[in-house]
Amino acid sequence: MSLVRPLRLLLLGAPGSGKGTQTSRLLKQFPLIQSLSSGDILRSQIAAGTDVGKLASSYIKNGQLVPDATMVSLISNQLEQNSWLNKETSWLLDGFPRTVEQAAALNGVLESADANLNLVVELDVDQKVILERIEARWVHLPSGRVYNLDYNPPKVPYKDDLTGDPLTKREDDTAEVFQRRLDKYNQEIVPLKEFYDRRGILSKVSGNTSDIIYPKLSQLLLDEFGH
Ligand code: G5P
Ligand code: MG
Repeated sequence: MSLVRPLRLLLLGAPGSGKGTQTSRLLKQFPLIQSLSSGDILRSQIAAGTDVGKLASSYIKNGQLVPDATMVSLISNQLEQNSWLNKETSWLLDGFPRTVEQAAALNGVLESADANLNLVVELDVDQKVILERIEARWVHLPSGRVYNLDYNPPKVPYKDDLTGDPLTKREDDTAEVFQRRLDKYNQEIVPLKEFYDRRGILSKVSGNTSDIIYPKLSQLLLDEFGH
């Protein structure tokens, strides 16, 4: 089964809940979907040493959110460049919007292109199980590919499966910074969910592993957008 109408999806979920993991699985099953992760974009700006990267770095390493105005202009530019404002394109967002201010700004941009979000899914994972995952996470920064030494280890230890490049740790994946990220998430998520609930597009999938969540997520997409 495939999708028969354009999907414009936002994945919500706590740090480490598996947004990146679910995104890679969805892209495998539905190759026409394009994806954009705000965290990956920020990390590539940091690696490239841009002004946005320099500004973002201090917020990210302290577990704080990058200011709304910076995020809105960064992501709006990406949407335009990737022709996401064409309403036939299917895409998913991971990590943006994260505040009601960002959601309202995105809403304005998408509405004027008649290509607004048509599904928002919260990945609901018990926050007690997340910290261990983060401590065992290794990433390939240039591609955003994510590994976990226990759950989905790379084929060769500490090397990216596709390029063979060495894997690295994210600087915000320490226990202390992670707790701050989680606290910030718990503070922002309530009004953000209300914003989308009022628009009638909010769903939730629950489960304490990505293997439990993925089939539910995939079925939800097929039920609403497939045939
Ligand atoms: P990010 O990059 O958006 P977070 O904090 O939202 O970061 P994160 O940490 O990237 O989210 P995730 O994508 O939800 O988590 O999770 P993941 O990487 O797929 O999975 C986590 C780990 O668990 C991996 O190692 C994976 O292999 C493993 N795993 C997955 N499933 C399972 C399972 O079932 N079992 C086990 N054992 N392991 C599993 O944002 C980073 C920072 O950028 C800034 C902020 O400073 C933010 O803190 N930022 C923004 N600031 C303002 N506004 C925005 N919109 C911003 N976006 C980013
Ligand atoms: Mg991620």
